[in-house]
Amino acid sequence: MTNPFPGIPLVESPLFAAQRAAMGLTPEEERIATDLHEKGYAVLDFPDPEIDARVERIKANLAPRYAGIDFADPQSDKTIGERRIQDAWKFDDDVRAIAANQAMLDILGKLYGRRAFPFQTLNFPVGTQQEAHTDMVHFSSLPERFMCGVWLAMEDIGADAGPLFYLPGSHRWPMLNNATIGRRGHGSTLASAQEPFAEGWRALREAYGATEEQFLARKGQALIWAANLLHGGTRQIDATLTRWSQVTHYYFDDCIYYTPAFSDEALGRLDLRNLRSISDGLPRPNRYLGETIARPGKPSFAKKLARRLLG
Ligand SMILES: O=C(O)CCC(=O)C(=O)O
Ligand SMILES: [Fe+2]
Repeated sequence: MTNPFPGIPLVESPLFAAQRAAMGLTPEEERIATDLHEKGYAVLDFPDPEIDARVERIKANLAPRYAGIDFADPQSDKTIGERRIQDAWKFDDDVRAIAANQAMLDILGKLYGRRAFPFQTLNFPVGTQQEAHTDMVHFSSLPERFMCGVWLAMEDIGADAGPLFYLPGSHRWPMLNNATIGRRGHGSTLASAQEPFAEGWRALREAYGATEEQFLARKGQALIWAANLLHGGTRQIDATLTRWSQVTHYYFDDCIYYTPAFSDEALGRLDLRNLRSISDGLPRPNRYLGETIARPGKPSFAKKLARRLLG
């Protein structure tokens, strides 16, 4: 059966049930695909036999870099000070190995129907205590939804440690962008890209009434979330606990990659990303149906000059 929707990730497609058999999935991958399709997330054991040793090396390497947290004192408040390191893969080979794990890339490639590549890592020693949000306002693609997050538990995480939470099924709710909330985004400045959408997400939660679930993870378990799944960090009830985790964000080949919070799609004003893949270090230019896009919506230098000269 040919796929009439190559611009929709296989796992998010309305034809998923019919396409599933042709996706070349093992029984375990089929379970993951079905969970992701139906609930917007899937839990799996991180596919790396070295994961425990890697995680311990990462903690030892990163701990001194979170200024203000005294990890040696079990009674100290761990939630003060620096709480996240972005792109530690640049200096930590284990963070990089997790982000670029080939088995994970293979699974994601099968699920989405395009080759996956990791482009950003975040390492947290404690809970993020973030309100429910989708990653889509930060990272979207054209065609849309070719983006996902993989969250890895770097220790056992209980209910008091501010576990990750999510709203099962919310990946099927309307996607919020500037057009839907009636805001102009291009050229705007924001302390947080999520802030303008918070009210909308709260309204959707109320309207759909979905129940929040927590990921009480074992060390070495991972959770894949779909681009439009609402998720966040619960309040960290016990501030003396750590909640070590790594998030890797992935995009897929042959898309335009941009930040919706700072874009007005209808006007062609896209806040494009200039990405490199963490796995091979090579650029992933913005592409649309096989064509490399320089800067859609951005006037060329010649045009700008002409405009200035002609008033
Ligand atoms: O770890 C968490 O609490 C949430 C992290 C998150 O939302 C993200 O990295 O996209
Ligand atoms: Fe997120």
